[in-house]
Amino acid sequence: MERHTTLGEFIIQNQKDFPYAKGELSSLLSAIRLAGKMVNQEINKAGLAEIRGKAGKENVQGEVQAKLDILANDMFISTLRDRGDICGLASEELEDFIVFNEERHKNANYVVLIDPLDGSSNIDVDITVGTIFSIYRRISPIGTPVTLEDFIQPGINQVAAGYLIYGTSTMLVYTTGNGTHGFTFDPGIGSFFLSHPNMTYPNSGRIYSVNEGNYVHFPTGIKKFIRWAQELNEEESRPFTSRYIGSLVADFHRNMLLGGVYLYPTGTTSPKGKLRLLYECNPMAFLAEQAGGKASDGYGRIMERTPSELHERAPFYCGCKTEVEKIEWFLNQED
Ligand code: P6P
Repeated sequence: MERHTTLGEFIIQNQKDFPYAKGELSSLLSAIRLAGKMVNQEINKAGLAEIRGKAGKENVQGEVQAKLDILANDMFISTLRDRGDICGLASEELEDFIVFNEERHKNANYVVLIDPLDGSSNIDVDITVGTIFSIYRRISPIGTPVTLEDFIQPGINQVAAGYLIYGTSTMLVYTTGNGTHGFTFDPGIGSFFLSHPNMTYPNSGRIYSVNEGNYVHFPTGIKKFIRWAQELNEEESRPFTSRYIGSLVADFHRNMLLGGVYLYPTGTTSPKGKLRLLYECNPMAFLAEQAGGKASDGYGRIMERTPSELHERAPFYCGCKTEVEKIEWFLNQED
């Protein structure tokens, strides 16, 4: 009986893509896999266990933390710390990065940035949420404590990126720069199996995903794009369909499969945009580009932006090339 490749087998089969790696990246990806299974377990029983609702604290973003935000954050930190493959970690939920400097981390080459539970405001209403991760090779000398510079690297330096999506099924989607590949979790066996090899955007899509409640705050170019998407034009398959879940991983995943574009523009309430460049925009941008899509800040390739701080925000337009370029065109017209 034909069976799908497991995530573990796939990682090992593709380890050759990293001639210098001594299996660290493979081990790191398997640690993320383990933590994802643990978070998935907690999410699936959230309604029963007393882990729904607010934790009564705020994160560095000033957002009220859900109990599951903290639980997911702790699970990824402890799992990644135990493995000894990384020398530091930064999280949406923590103001500063964490230095891993026990003996087993001494020669670790990698740092991880993570949004442990993206879209967590949707948990209590049973809507899909996700975990987003981004992996870099450190740039400071091995054997020394990681520094901020190891984390605030441009997205083009990522060695791997991915997300877990906790939806009708749980999937892990990742890239190491050799395509974007999706693995579906089989809870009966406890393994992820390759279900979506080489995920690829259609050249053009008909879905746009934006919080239109913020329309009045949008730049003129974005208002023009939305109006354009809503016009009747059978030749260009317009009007588009509006689909917005309020969970980046869910909107991104659907748009990559069906064809569409996600927008989180600047606005008067979020002058730099809402999404965080380092652990939301850049990892999703890496996946999108590897799937033949495009990811922009409205004026250029978002992965080429040089970050200046850990939690900086950026406007984010990501999806099918045709529609991202249309957004850039509208934004670059004179007002
Ligand atoms: P809004 C979740 O907080 C998130 O970071 C993304 O997952 C999501 O796409 C966006 O913010 C939703 O933001 O302002 O539309 O509620």
